[in-house]
Amino acid sequence: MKPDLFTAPDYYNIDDLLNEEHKMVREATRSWVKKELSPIIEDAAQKAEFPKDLLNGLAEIGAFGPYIPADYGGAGLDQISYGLMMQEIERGDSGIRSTASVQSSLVMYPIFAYGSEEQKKKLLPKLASGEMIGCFGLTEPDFGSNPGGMLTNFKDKGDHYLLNGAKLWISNAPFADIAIVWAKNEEGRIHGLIVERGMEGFSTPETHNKWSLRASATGELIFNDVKIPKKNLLPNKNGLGAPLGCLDSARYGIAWGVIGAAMDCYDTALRYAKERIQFGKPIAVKQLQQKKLSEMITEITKAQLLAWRLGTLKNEGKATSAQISMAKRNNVDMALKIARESRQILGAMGITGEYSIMRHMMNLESVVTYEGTHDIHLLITGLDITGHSAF
Ligand code: TGC
Ligand code: FAD
Repeated sequence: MKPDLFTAPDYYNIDDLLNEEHKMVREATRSWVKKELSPIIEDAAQKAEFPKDLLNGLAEIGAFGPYIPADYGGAGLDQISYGLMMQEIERGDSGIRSTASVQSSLVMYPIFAYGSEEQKKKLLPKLASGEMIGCFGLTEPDFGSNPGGMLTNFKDKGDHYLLNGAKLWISNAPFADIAIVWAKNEEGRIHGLIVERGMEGFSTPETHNKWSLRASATGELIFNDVKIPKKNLLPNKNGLGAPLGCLDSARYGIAWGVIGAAMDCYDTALRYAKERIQFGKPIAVKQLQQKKLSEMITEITKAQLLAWRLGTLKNEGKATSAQISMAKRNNVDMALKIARESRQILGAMGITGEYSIMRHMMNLESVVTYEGTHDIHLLITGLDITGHSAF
């Protein structure tokens, strides 16, 4: 792979909207990505291996629980810093950002927001330091966009619960130490349970042959009469709103993260267009290539402003789920289109692992589907503005 020469575009001086802490967090993450992630990521993706050696570094830069209070081992940062961190990590690779998103928003957040004090004290510091890795089980083979229909269930057996069912497409599942699993009780109410690796009847087979997110490990969670101690139930929220509340936080991170992937594609394509000579001139002088690049920087700028405004709303506790859906949908779509256009600017070179573009493009095909598909987020906006559910 070519050396990482990334220069971040900032066409509307969005840096002026950031404070010193935001810029410091962003620079620290950016330099970690250049030094540790960029040199190894292409090889990991080609081999379809999750680069476990990055886990310590991710913990050290504060990517596990950026907005979880320091009392519980988190970095205690605000939502803009969290977003910028996701942007920089996804600039390197969406799969590595996935690992950070899952750990922070889908494992640490539910423990922090819905867990008992004992669960928080026991688990959050270990998750923040990377000593323990988690995953989040909501999707099932027959219930993806419609998680409310889930079949995974648990029964009260007096001194413990008995868990049965299966989850599919679970990021980090093959190596996670714990899983936050969403399951129905005997009344059909959804609750979160902490399932630990090693519990009898619990297995996590890996899903192979993915063409997307190859540097992220994906798998199943299978529960066959798993005995769950009662203290492993998250006590402070139940119903479908509980897992969906975690998704709000992860979707917000994705709205920022994909800007990083788009920036990397744009920056690579711009540099290539200035250097690549055809018909005696750099292809950057051609109007068709300028159209592509101009539209890209316009879309990146709009996405940056959307993410920044959403971040300020989130910091004030005012961001709605529907606003988060709009930003996730718009920004992922923007990044995917930019990846496809950038790939064309590089011609044949664009399909090789010498450049990051094809990897970003393939990764984004998962990002547009997970955490709510492109269609589902459109229907969430539709419901919000019309008051009618079209699911
Ligand atoms: P609906 O009746 O609308 O809602 C049920 C209850 O939930 C509440 N609610 C929310 N609460 C918090 N945040 C949100 N975003 C919420 N959306 C809804 C709602 O108020 C209601 O509460 P209550 O108290 O009245 O019961 O539910 P529905 O069954 O009609 O479904 C709505 C729909 C389709 C929007 C929802 O199910 C959905 O978002 N589907 C998409 C599924 C999804 O996003 N799955 C993601 C799985 S995790 C993942 O992909 C991780 S990828 C990780 C990585 O690698 O980065
Ligand atoms: P389906 O729900 O079957 O949808 C198929 C198509 O139908 C889509 O185009 C969808 O938009 C459309 N559709 C569905 N319903 C409607 C409707 N009402 N109206 C119109 N169109 C509709 N899940 C987890 O729980 N944890 C994880 O860690 C996790 N990680 C993932 C990692 C990867 C790499 C991938 C690919 C997925 C992951 N997922 C995870 C699962 C992900 O959230 C689901 O794939 C996603 O929610 C969509 O579900 P589905 O694939 O079953 O598609």
